[in-house]
Amino acid sequence: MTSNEICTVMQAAERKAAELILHAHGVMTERKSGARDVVTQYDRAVQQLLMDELRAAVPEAHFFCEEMNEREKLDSPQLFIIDPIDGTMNFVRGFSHSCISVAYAEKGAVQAAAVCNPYLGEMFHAVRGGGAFLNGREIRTAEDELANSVVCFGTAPYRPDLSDKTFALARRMFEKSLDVRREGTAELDLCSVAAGRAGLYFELDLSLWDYAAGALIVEEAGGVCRRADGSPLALTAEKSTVVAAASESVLADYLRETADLR
Ligand code: LIP
Repeated sequence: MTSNEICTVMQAAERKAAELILHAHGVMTERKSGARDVVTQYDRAVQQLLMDELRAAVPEAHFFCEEMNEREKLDSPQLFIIDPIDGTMNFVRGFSHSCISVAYAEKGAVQAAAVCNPYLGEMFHAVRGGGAFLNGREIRTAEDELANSVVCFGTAPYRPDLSDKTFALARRMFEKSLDVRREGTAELDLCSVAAGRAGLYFELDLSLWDYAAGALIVEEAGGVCRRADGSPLALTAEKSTVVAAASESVLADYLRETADLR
């Protein structure tokens, strides 16, 4: 199967899973690493549905998923990277702002991405070299400079030791942009950059499944995605900082304006 064909399967699987989220009731929350890091029966059900659908289409693929104990090798010939519900706290609290995220990688390089927001009926997707799309219409990042942009950020809630730095960066971005937003799902924040809604997004502690799909969508929309210090973003099992910008120019503005905070 080509990456395009696999991306089509990913989107179909996410549309099926979206129904589980839209019709969720009796949500039961379990703590993982702490009160802020939770999982529900719907995270597990969505993940299982996605794995079943994707495995049926790509039997030899491996999986690297948020709600899965064993971690497949990231350089597998075919690998799906899944966050079944990105924005789980939003889902648990009824904020109606979460997404289903799947990235497809070959030998350590993401080739296809799909991010579905069930609440708005928005499907973002990209295949490397083929552009980025929202509900089938091509999207491009904004052409504004940082001063004329809205900035999204994540609070890295599992890492309270990073709070001072996170909020110092957010304050600096508030001073240097039009406004800031903390919307609670990294993948949708990345898609907001890709769609030209936000000019920049940063977060200081993310897992691969929080950004693998959105990073490709940003790049295919004309943006850039790096570690928060501007260094290349690797496909890694380790937690990472992430900054996504509408352009190299906006990234340069971010790095210059935050140099004293790094
Ligand atoms: C969440 C991210 C969010 C981050 C949270 C959490 P989850 O993903 O999308 O941006 O701030 O700590 O990682 O856990 O809801 O899949």
